[in-house]
Amino acid sequence: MADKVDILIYGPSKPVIDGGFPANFVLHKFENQRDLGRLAADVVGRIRGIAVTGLVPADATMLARFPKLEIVSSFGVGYDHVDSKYASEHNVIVCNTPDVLTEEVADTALGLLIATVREFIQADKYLRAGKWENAWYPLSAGSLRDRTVGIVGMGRIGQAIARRLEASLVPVVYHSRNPAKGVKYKHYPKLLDMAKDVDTMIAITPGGASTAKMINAEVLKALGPRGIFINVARGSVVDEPALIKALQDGTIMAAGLDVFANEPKVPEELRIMKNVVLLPHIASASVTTRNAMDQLVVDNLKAWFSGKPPLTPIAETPVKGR
Ligand code: NAP
Ligand code: 8YV
Repeated sequence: MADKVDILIYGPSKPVIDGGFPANFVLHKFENQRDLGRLAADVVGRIRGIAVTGLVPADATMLARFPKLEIVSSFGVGYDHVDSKYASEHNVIVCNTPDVLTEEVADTALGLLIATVREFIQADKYLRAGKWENAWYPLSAGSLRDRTVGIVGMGRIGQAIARRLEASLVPVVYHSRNPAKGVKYKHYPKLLDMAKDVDTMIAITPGGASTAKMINAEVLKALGPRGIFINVARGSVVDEPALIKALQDGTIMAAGLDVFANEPKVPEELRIMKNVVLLPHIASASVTTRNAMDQLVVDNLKAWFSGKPPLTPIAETPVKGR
């Protein structure tokens, strides 16, 4: 019989994760940081792996509780809620769940863009209110036919979004710190320069300090009065009060937002606006894709504790051996 491995399941309960481990894994399930106070001291001392199953903060204080910690397997491709600096300094591997959600998130980005530009949600409300029986819904001011899209972040998901736009005959350019390998679209090293040249912007970068509020009042002003802003990245990449003001005073035309600064709280100003489409952070949220993400959380831990390298460690915590 293999040695027992104590794992903390931290975050929401998931059938694929809760039921995914062989018998030698001992699972300790806790939903949030407050609950962790109930963990018995002897268990704390035995935890060797953590499955972070949702957007719960795994900060330095939380991680430092576990002296035997070897690996954190986090749900989601973004890991700005896990302190990777602490992990790297303490020889703890962090894994995320890239690739398995790329196409789903790109589908959502395109759906959100089209719903925003062509006013699908307003048109749906119009029909349900019985107004079509009196008059046709007004023509949408926006169209994808005369737009250029600037993608902020040209990684796995940015490229999948660009492929969809290209198939729709929409010109694409992008901003990232470095030109993306093998990508033919025009690269802008400066976000503001790109904002001046496009009328539509889709954000799909990581969150965290390096992207915090990069989409600010100046960028939104440069996007201009035809401007459409789509955010499927993180709420933190936008100066949210500046975005609200830009939408209220016509600095930009409309926005489609899947992510917010203080989720799940969404400012009332946004909730009452007609020129926004708001989604509750669902870009990857189909059963198929979420199951694949959950499975990868499990598979990273299973690989590591059966003596193999984890499947998807993040760049900041390369595997150095045991
Ligand atoms: P990825 O392959 O690592 O791509 C990240 C891209 O962002 C790269 O092009 C990178 O290029 C760029 N980038 C990173 N830091 C930057 C900065 N400071 N300024 C400008 N560009 C920057 O990641 P991915 O798989 O495409 O995922 C991207 C992100 O999407 C995730 O981290 C997550 O935040 C978000 N996401 C959201 C949802 C959702 O549910 N809404 C779902 C999945 C993912 P450089 O390094 O050259 O700058
Ligand atoms: C998840 C995400 O919705 O992968 C990401 O970075 O934002 C999403 O796929 C998120 O982790 C919520 O739990």
